[in-house]
Amino acid sequence: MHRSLSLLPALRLSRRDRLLLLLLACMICIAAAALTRGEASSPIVVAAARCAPTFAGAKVGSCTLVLRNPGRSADRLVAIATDAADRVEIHSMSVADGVMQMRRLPQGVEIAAGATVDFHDRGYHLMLLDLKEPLTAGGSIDADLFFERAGALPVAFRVEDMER
Ligand SMILES: [Cu+2]
Repeated sequence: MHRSLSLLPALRLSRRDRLLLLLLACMICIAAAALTRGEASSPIVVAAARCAPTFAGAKVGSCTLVLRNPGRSADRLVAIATDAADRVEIHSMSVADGVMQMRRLPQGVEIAAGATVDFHDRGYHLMLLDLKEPLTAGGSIDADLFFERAGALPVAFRVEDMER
């Protein structure tokens, strides 16, 4: 019945011990904050970002890229913005009954922890709508990719033939 009371003397710490405990708590807080920050900015690695050249007067363009997530948490590409076009959609392409179909992926594209998503292999592409000017081979366009966790990531897309 006096069990809980008997614990009390053990908690009666000297001033020096309390100070040490406080210091330890602070260090844990700082370490935790650093870890959390590392997690939040967990980078997504972008490779092979390129767009197909378009003909003069074309209003839409198509780009692909490879996204790698070296972090420990899944992330998701949710939006893309570029000065080169009015808006950008994430599309999936498939062939049904011999007819090629494009479908917008409203949820974006998930990149699991440790995974690599190759848009080309998945049949995904970024669709540039209402191009401001044609995409010329040899040029490049700047865009910002927006991820649920990693936030904004600037990427330069090379404009080149995408046959491979
Ligand atoms: Cu499309």
